[in-house]
Amino acid sequence: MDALLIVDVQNDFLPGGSLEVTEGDKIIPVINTLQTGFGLIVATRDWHPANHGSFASNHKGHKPGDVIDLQGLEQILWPDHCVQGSPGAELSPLLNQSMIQKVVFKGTDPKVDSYSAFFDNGHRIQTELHDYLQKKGVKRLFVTGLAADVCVYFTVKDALDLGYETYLVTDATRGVNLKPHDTSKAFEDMEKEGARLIKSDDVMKLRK
Ligand code: VGL
Ligand code: ZN
Repeated sequence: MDALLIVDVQNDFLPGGSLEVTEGDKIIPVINTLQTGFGLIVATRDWHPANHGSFASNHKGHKPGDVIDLQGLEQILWPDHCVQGSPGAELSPLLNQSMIQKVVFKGTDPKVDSYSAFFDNGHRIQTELHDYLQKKGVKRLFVTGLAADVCVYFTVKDALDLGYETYLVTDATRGVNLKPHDTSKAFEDMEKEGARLIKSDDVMKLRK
């Protein structure tokens, strides 16, 4: 069984959002086309309480981009984003949501961030994603969404570790690039770890 995974295509990560990814909106039509080729589609949402430890605003004297120790883990501080119930946390209205069967929420614990759709950053608590995909008999996972060098990157690495044949759809993702080449490095690293980099046109061919 194949599944399409759509990571964090939320307003705050799109142009005009609080943690905007350059050209993040460009991937939405690509994902909408991809969706027509899949029987199982799962989306994730970054879903932080307002007091989340990854927000610079919750650490006096700190600004976004600073790195702190959060409960023993290195944590990059971000602008407030994807606050539970806020418009920025909504999936983009441009994303076709009618075929999404399951939405997995992550980043709800204020004390630990969760970049991966499978685990928190301390690799201690699992989301419901792996169980769900196992129940559906998923073997191949096609990963899309935002951001290529943060949540998509850690999701792909965990998917590989969990044994999924994992494809990264390269034109269906964009990165934050806190440092200029973060996204190209992330692509290289995912490929080195065993992910298959594929263009959306080729996914559609492969699925036929
Ligand atoms: C993300 C930074 C902070 C992401 C989430 O979805 O890539 N990035 N929280
Ligand atoms: Zn976040």
